[in-house]
Amino acid sequence: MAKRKAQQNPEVDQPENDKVRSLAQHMEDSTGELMNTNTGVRVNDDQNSLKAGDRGASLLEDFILREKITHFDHERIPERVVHARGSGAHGVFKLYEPLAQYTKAQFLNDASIETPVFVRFSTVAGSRGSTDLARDVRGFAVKFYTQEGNFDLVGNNMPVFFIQDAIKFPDLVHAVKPEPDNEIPQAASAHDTFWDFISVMPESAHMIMWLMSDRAIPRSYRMMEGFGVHTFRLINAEGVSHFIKFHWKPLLGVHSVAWDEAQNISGKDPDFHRRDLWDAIERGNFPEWELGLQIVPEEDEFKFEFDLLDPTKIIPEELVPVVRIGKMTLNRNPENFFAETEQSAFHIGHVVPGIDFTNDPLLQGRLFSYTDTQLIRLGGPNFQEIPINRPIVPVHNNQRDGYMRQTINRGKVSYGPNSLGDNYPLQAKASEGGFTSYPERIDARKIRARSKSFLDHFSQAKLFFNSQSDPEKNHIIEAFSFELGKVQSNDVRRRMLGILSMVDKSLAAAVAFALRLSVPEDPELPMNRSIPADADPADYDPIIVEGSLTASSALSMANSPKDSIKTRKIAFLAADGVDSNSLNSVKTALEAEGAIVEVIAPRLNYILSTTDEEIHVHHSFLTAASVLYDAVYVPGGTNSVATVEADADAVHFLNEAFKHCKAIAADAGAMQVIESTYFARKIPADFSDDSVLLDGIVISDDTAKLAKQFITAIAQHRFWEREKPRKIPA
Ligand code: HDE
Repeated sequence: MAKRKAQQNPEVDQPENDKVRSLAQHMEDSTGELMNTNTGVRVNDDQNSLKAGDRGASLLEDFILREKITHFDHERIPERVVHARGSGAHGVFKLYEPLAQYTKAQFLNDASIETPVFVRFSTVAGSRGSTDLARDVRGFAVKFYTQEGNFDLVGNNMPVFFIQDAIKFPDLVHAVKPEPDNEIPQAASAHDTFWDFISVMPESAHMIMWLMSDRAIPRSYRMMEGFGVHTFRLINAEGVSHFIKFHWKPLLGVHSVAWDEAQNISGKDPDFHRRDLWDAIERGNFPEWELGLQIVPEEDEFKFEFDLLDPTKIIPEELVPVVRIGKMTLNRNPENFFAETEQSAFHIGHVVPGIDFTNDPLLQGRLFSYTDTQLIRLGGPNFQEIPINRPIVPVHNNQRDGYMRQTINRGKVSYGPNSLGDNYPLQAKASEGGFTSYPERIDARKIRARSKSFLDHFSQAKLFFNSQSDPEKNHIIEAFSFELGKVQSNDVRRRMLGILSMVDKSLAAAVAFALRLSVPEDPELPMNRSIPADADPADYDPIIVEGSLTASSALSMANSPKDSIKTRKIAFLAADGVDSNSLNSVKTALEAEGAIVEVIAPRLNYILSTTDEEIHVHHSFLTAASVLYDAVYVPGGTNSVATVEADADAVHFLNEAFKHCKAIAADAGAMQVIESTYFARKIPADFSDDSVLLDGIVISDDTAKLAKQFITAIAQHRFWEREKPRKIPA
């Protein structure tokens, strides 16, 4: 297979790896070929069916027509019941230092190996064709094709989950999916059934804080953290176990869009995240994450204020730091969406020697679900043979047959033990890499119950809220007000206010104000309807724990690194007569820092500058929108400025960018464009270069200075502080 050149940047190679090479043998390319049927017969006429006479009835005999239509009729498979909407990419994982002390997994022991990976990002609730920008959790599933078999890290972009026990997953999903009578709303949690369920499930309090935060509306898949959620185990060669939590830390930082912006993007470009990932890889801007571990020795299992097995809890980074152990780079787009992304089958139970499970009851249920779901979705037990799912190591066992079997197993023997085949395939000793389960001691009664150590539902919800910056807190309040505003039932709203009051009184009061309801004095206790029929409800009442930590800086996106404008998209609003120097010098400066500049003009194709230079126009105002960009610049040039100022779409573009708190720059010669915006009157009278970074608005006649300040402003991502006091209509 030839090395592939990126489409948008021919300088960039999209590298091969063992997995990509193994996929190559299944690829087909029709360039230069004649057409065949699926049985290999050359096709002479693929445009007209076989008929009795040129106007006359079609003939059943037409095997070419029948084959084509039949295949088409069967092109669709069931979408994933959750995480149906997703996008995938290939890449590699490289370890920094061997981790022999903690695990015998070979790919975590040899820093010279590049382990191929395939990653699929997803939303959860929406259908396959739904918008990328729904307020939702994002799936972050990574398949490592290791020399010891596939290891799947099937995580999310939030570190906790809604429920503590897998048996409630179908209820949760039924509640959040579109309502069953009219299938409304698509890809949205803002409806009665979801909030009804949450309002009687206090264990979800922590997760809904994350879901109502800006983490649920990422700027890009490339700017999200990932989390394994559950506590796992690492086992070393001596059989010693450590508890661990997996983290993915994006090198571009963690960033999100504004909720109003998310809703707009959903209309302007519902494929926003998919396109962003694809384009970044095509341009050679390969997304990178560091894999981090929080490591807890076995003997510290009960040292925490929460239960390590409870998937509604994080281990705050202040208590156990995240050690960065390696880097994942996504460097190649799939060749075929269906064959690779859609048919990829992830499973939390795909582990390799040295990685093992814990008794987290959510994790345990997932171990059943993922194979089961592939059986219906991919149509049978041979889904592991689909090219994207095959390990890069050969498979030898006595499993046979089934729908769509690909492997041709030779010989008479398909059982073990056997003597006719010398007992092959042999079981592997642990020393030969055979998987052995961690021999955890379990000595207990069979019982359906919840551990008391799982009943603190609020302390970490509080910790999360307290750790947010003021703008982030406002966004959470607005998100709850929006979502509960879409709910029809005041009972559900009141119960939710009760739950919120257990998290933070000011949060509950602010949401109650927006809903014009009052916060219940004494939240309905027991608020938990998720208890066994014969249980004493008091046994399930939430336990109120005052966590000893009041804030954790890793929980706020405000603390994410803000030192780069790499891959940020900057819109230049210009028209004929644009000042070449004003446009080109700022463009060059931004591109030198890795940003992407696109020129937007009243009409497509090109504009002519003051020096008669033909400048390529990427979009007209008709096909562009400010929500698709990170920042805006208006270059000078008398005629250009006059045209842009007179264009209502251009002025709207700027107003909207301001409303969404983005960096805005203008050549001093384009001041009249700024003056025609709503925010002109919000610029302080004492505006000077020093106030520039406060508000992210840069205006200067010195383009070199302007570019420098603009770059610093774009790197801030957003000026959320501007949002409330300087709100404008847009
Ligand atoms: Fe999943 N989940 N899940 N989930 N999940 C699926 O498997 C399930 C949970 C996650 O890109 C399904 O192949 C149960 C937590 C991701 O293909 C299904 C429970 C976390 C993906 C399933 C959970 C996840 C899935 C649907 C509760 C974060 C997409 C299609 C016990 C740690 C993977 C499929 C991809 C997909 C079941 C909870 C992450 C039905 C029963 C917690 C990223 O098997």
